[in-house]
Amino acid sequence: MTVFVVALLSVFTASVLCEFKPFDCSDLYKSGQTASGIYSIYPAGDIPVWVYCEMISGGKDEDNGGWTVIQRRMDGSVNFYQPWKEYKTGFGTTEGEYWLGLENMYQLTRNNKYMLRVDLEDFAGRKGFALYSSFSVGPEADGYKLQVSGFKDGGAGDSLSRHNGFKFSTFDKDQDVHGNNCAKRFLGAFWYSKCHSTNPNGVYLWGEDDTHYAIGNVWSSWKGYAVGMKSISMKIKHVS
Ligand SMILES: [Ca+2]
Repeated sequence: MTVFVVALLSVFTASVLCEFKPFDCSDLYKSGQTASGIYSIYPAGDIPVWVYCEMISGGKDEDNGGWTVIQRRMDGSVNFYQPWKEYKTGFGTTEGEYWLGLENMYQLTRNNKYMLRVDLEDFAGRKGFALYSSFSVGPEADGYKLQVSGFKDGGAGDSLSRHNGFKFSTFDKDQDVHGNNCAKRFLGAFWYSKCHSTNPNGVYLWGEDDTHYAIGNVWSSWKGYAVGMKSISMKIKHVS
């Protein structure tokens, strides 16, 4: 009898484990995964998406784990000057630099409330961040429009709120409100307006370079337009 119950329990446990399709890193964190690393999530049904989860745990609620990394630069190893189809579906390497993809961001945030954290580090090792209590990406039919609000300073100032409400643009799909093409002018891809106060997907500049105004992966409210970040990463977390 005991053997039978144990067998039944293990079948049950196995089937539960197989059925577990985490929607995002918050789901994984709540299920007991507390180590940062690469996981598969399921933001749109049965298709797994590989993603880096930051599971760092701190005291305050916004510092607790379960962050789904949607964008990450750290060593200049990946070319971020990519066309629309790459920004739509995602590119790069999950263990290093990558862009999760606008469609995945839309699927994650379409029916759920998310906060956003942007972590920054310069080449002198100084760190700062910016927190936004609300973040979502609209559908492709509406240009994957950015919604971001509720800024809270982590020492880097606010360079993103001015991008709220703008469509996403790449060099081959100009949806910005500038007469020219912001993606071509500033060698990146972003929710450009006229054009930007931050350019996270711009050129990896390896620090300060006054000769290349605003083309780097800059965060202007912290270091101006001539200082490229050593690392910049954008991550979102489900707000319950
Ligand atoms: Ca334009």
